[in-house]
Amino acid sequence: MLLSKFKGSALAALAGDCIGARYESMWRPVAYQTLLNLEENLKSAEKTSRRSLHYTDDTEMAHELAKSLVENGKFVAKDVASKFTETFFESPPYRYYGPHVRNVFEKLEKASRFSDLFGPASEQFDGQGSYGNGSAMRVFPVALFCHGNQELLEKLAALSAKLTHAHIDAINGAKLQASAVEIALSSSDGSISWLEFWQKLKDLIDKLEVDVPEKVYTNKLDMIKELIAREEVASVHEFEDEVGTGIKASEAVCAAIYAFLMCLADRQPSELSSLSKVQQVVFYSISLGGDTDTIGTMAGAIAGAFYGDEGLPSYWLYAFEGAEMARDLATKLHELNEKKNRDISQKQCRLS
Ligand code: F2R
Ligand code: MG
Ligand code: MG
Repeated sequence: MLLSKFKGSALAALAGDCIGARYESMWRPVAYQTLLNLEENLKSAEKTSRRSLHYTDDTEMAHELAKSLVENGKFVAKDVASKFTETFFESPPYRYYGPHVRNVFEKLEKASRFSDLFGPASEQFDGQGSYGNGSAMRVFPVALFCHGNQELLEKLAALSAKLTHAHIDAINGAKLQASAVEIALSSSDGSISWLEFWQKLKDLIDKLEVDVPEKVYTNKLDMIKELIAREEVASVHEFEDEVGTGIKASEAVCAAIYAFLMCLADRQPSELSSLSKVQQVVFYSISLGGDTDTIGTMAGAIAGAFYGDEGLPSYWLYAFEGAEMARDLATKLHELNEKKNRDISQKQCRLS
């Protein structure tokens, strides 16, 4: 079952990115019928084995992070930084990297030759660091690698984030997203209610934001709980106003969690009920609009880790660029996790 969850997380994250990327530039809610029509078109991929949908920076960076963890058997910041940077400069324009993250890669590659790994990110936005969702969008491999070791999960989620995103909201967003995947890996359908899942996330955020004045995640998680518990399902416009679906980590991560918890609470739109649970989460998250590839990939990573890959349609393996890579990396991370008997100690992590 655990291998199915690892593969489910990687494949559903890929699906969320590939499908969501089609709507990211529209920056508005996506009609359920539009998504159902797209799904119908994907079915032919199995016969034509045409990779009809490309992935974007979300998947590209997640796979580079996963490759580094698999190749080294531990987190090596310098290797992750160089993989991120080299891939960025080789990647085609349709990966659509974040508008400012290029500055970080240029400094890492040219100015410092990787001698100062965390400096370039800390200089972003006049020293504030980026609060973008780029550090959370790619973090699910850390959750798979650290499965069973929450302390190391939070440490590696922070380190992998700080290579490009130094703002506390981007770092906490990566920890929250990775922790949501870990809770999903450690539980299964019927073993945990949406409120129990939410409470685990809230307990984490209470700890992470104890010294953070704005408490942006605390407020957004409280709002999510209220919206899910409400009699009337909130409209996408109301969600957008109350929580947000934008490029900020605090918005996109909370939107992904909301979409997953709504489905876990069995409050997903009836229009999507013909789909598998994982597909419902991916499609519902994208229907919220905004940063659809990033919200979709993070919602998919959580849902796939929770439900496993059984519920995924076989044509998903043919429809998306990078599907074999996603499945192989998930399998290798599972082997790593098993081999270490889930005892990934703090000393496995090297900073240089
Ligand atoms: N780049 C995109 N989408 C562009 C539209 C593509 C569309 N598909 C099309 O067809 O046109 N998506 C990707 O970028 C997001 C992740 O970005 P990341 O890695 O966090 O980058 P960055 O530049 O660090 O942050 C993003 C923007 O947020 C604002 N910002 C961040 N920190 C700020 C701060 N401290 N002060 C002010 N503004 C801040 C800036 O505008 C940044 O550029 C994902 O959606 C991925 O899919
Ligand atoms: Mg993207
Ligand atoms: Mg995006």
